[in-house]
Amino acid sequence: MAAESPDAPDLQRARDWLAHAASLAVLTGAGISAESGVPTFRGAGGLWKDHKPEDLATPEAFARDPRLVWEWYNSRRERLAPAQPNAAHRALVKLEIRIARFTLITQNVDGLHDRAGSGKTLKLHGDIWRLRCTVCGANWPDRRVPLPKLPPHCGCGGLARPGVVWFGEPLPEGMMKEAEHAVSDAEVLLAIGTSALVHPAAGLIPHAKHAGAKVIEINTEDTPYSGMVDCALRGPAGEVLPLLV
Ligand code: BJW
Ligand code: ZN
Repeated sequence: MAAESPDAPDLQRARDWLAHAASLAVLTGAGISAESGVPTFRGAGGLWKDHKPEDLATPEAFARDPRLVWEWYNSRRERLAPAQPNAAHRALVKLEIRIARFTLITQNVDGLHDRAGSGKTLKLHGDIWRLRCTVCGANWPDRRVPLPKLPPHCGCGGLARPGVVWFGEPLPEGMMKEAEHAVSDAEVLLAIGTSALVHPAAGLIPHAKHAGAKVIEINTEDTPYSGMVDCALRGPAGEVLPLLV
């Protein structure tokens, strides 16, 4: 169920927790970039409405038809290139400056946290602006839009793939451990704009709760964890988050 704006007492509680937290972990998902014009995955207007994940976001799909997969990623890069960080991305930069032990964990591949000025970010699902060689394993940044030739290749001649994590693939080595550690250490976890359906990332929410953190969810809709979080703030991240900072 969608709602317009959070209750004032909920906002006040969340504001107090953040004002007094010595450590904060933040988990973001596609919803934080929605107000930058970036489509989410699930729901009305989401990327999966017209495309089946198994046709485009799996290693099997890439092995079957690398050009088709690359055309989809190329078109997403074209749409992302002019997108600007929004007030929610910027509010997280302010929190990072204010809170000594701060960890930003994102499922997003869009690079908008970097462009807003966030420091180190644990990019659990990789980065759409990086490519990786399927033969020699080299990986490199490439912001060219459009890519001059699809599918792109590595200097070694091997086929290159998007530097993202597809279904059935492991997350970047050690990153989930680092995220779990940050969440265990956090007095507050902010979960922003994620449907919390994709694992292992979604598991960070109950992980934080069991480790004793106050969990604040910011989302336009309910998620599977809305009933267990300490404070569920309904509304667009770009409007709600600046009210907390
Ligand atoms: C707003 C808003 C606004 C809108 N303001 N809010 C346990 C149980 C079941 C399955 C599994 C499990 N563990 C693992 C699995 C399998 C699988 C999985 O989770 N499947 C489930 C979907 C069933 N997971 C994996 O395969 C992962 N790998 C893995 O587990 O490896 C194990 C392994 C170990 C060793 C060897 C081999 C394997 C990998 C997952 C990779 C996910 N990849 C994608 C694509 C990335 C590349 C790309 O961009 O193309 O990542 S899928 C897609 O979903 C993308 C996202 O990061 C991810 C999460 O989506 P997110 O961010 O939550 O977006 P949405 O669209 O779902 O939600 C948006 C939310 O925003 C909504 O709630 C809106 O309401 C809200 N919103 N506007 C605030 N303005
Ligand atoms: Zn190579």
